[in-house]
Amino acid sequence: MKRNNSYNRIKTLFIILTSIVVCWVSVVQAEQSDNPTTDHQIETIQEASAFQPTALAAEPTPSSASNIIDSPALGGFLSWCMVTFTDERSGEFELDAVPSSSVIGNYLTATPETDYAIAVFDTGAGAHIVSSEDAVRAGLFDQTPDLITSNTVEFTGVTGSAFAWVSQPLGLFIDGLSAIESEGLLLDTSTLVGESNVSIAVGDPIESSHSLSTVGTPLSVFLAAVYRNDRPINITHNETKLTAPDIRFYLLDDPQIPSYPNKIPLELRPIGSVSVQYFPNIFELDPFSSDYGAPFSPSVLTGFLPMQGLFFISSVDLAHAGRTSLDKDGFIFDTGSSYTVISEAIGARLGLNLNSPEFEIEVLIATGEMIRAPGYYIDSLELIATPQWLTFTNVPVIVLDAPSPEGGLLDGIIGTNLFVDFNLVVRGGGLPGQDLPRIEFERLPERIVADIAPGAGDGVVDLLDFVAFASVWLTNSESFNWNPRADMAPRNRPDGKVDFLDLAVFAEYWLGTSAP
Ligand SMILES: [Ca+2]
Ligand SMILES: [Ca+2]
Repeated sequence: MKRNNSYNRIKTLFIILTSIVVCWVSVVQAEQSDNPTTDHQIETIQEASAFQPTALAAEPTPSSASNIIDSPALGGFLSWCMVTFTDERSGEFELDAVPSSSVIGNYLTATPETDYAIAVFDTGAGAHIVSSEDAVRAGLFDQTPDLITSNTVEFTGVTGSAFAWVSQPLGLFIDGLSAIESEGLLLDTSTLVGESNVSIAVGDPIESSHSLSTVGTPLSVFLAAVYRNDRPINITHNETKLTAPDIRFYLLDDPQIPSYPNKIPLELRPIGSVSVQYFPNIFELDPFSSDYGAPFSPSVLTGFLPMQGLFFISSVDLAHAGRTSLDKDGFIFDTGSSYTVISEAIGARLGLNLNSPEFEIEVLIATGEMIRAPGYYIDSLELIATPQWLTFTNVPVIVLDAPSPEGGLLDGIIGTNLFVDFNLVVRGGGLPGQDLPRIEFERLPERIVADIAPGAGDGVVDLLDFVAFASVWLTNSESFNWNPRADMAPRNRPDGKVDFLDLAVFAEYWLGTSAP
C-alpha cells in the first residue's frame, strides 16, 4: 500500500465528533442475585403495569393508546444501508455538496452491482466515515488521480480518538437493504439517492482497526429516511448476517414520502448551518501541487465555520424513584445508536448509583477501544411530540458522557431501542430554505408476545415465529442480525440477549392467538 507515512507527520486540523460512531458489542448482565433493589424494581414494574391501563382508559382520543410504551427494547434495530461512490465533483474551490435523486458520475469499480459497502445510516455522525476495508472494496484507493488527499482528520468519540484520511470531493449514494437482491446480493442501483462533491473520512488500510462505515448528517440533512419496522429485511453479506427495517431514502421534496400524523420536532444544532461543505486547504499556494484546494476536512454542516450539526430533540423529561430531570434540550436523535444513553450528570440527578448498575454493556467505539458502560432501567422518559408527548416507562438506558457539537457534553442520545414498534419517517432539514427537521411516526398494532413473524406479526404464534426465533438464537444486541422482538424475557426487563429465558416465554405463548 502506498500510504505508509505515519500520522504524526501530517497536518491534522480538524476533529470530527463521533459521539455516535459506535458499534455496541456485547451485553453483560450485572450480578443480580443479591441486589437489594430487586424487590423494589418488581414493585415498580407492577405499579407501572397497573397504572398504564388506567391512564389509557382515561384518555379521550382513540390515538392515545399509542403514546405510552412500557418496557421498550434494551437494544434497538440497526440502521443498515448500502453505500457506493462515484467520481462526481464540482469545480475547484466549489465547496458545497449537491444532493441528487439518482446516481451521477462514474462508479469507481467496473462492477458496482457487487462492489457496494454496508454502512450505518447515522444521524449522530457529523461526517461520513468509510472503513479501510470498505474503501478498498469500493475502489477508493485505486483511482488516478488519487482520490485520497494527504490530509487527515482526527475523530473523537465517547472516549479516545483515531485518525482517518480526507478524500477528494466525490459522489456518495445510498439505499436500504431492500435494494439488494437477497439471493445473488446484486444491487439494484435504480433507487439510490445521495450527493456529489462531498469529501469523506477514509480509514487507513494499515493503521486503522476495522470499524463500521457511517453515513452521517452531511447527507441525512437532505433526506427523508422511511423506516418500516413491520417489514424487516435479512441478508447475508460477506458472511455477515444483517437484519434491518426496510429503509428507503428520498430527497426532501419527493412527493412519495409517506406522512404520519404524530411528530417529534427536531432542531439542527448548533444553529447557523447554511450548507454542507468541505474546508479547503488554503495553505497550499502552489496551483500545481496536488494539495492545492484539496479538502482539509471532510464535508460537514457549515455556517461561518465548519460546525458538524446534529439533530436535537428540544425537550425530554426523565423521572426515576421520585426524582426528575425535566425539559432537557441536549438529547440528540441518533439512528446510529441502538441504545438510549444519558449523561453521568443526568444519571446523578436521577439518583442512579453509578457504582451499582443493573446491567452493563460493553461497547466498541470507532477508535477500536472497548469500554464498559453501566445500564439502568429508569421509571420514565418522555419525548416532546405532537399531538401528544411520547411516554416510555421502565426504560433501559446506559450512562455515558459523549461530546456535543455545541461544546461540552450531550444530555444523552435517544437511540433506536425506543422505536422498535414504530414505523418512522426521519426528515432532515433545518438549512436555509428547508423545513425544520422532524420525526414522524406511527405505532405498529399491538401484538401478542412471541408473535415476531412475519413482519410485525400476524396474530398467531406458530412455526413462522419459531423459525424467526431460532434464526436469532443466542444472539445479543451486539449482533448485526439482532431482532429486538425476540428479546421477550425477562418480562418487562428485556436483557439484550436471546437465550433460554426467552425460549421459555416463547413456549408459553406457542400456538397462542391475539384477540381479534
Ligand atoms: Ca406470527
Ligand atoms: Ca432476553
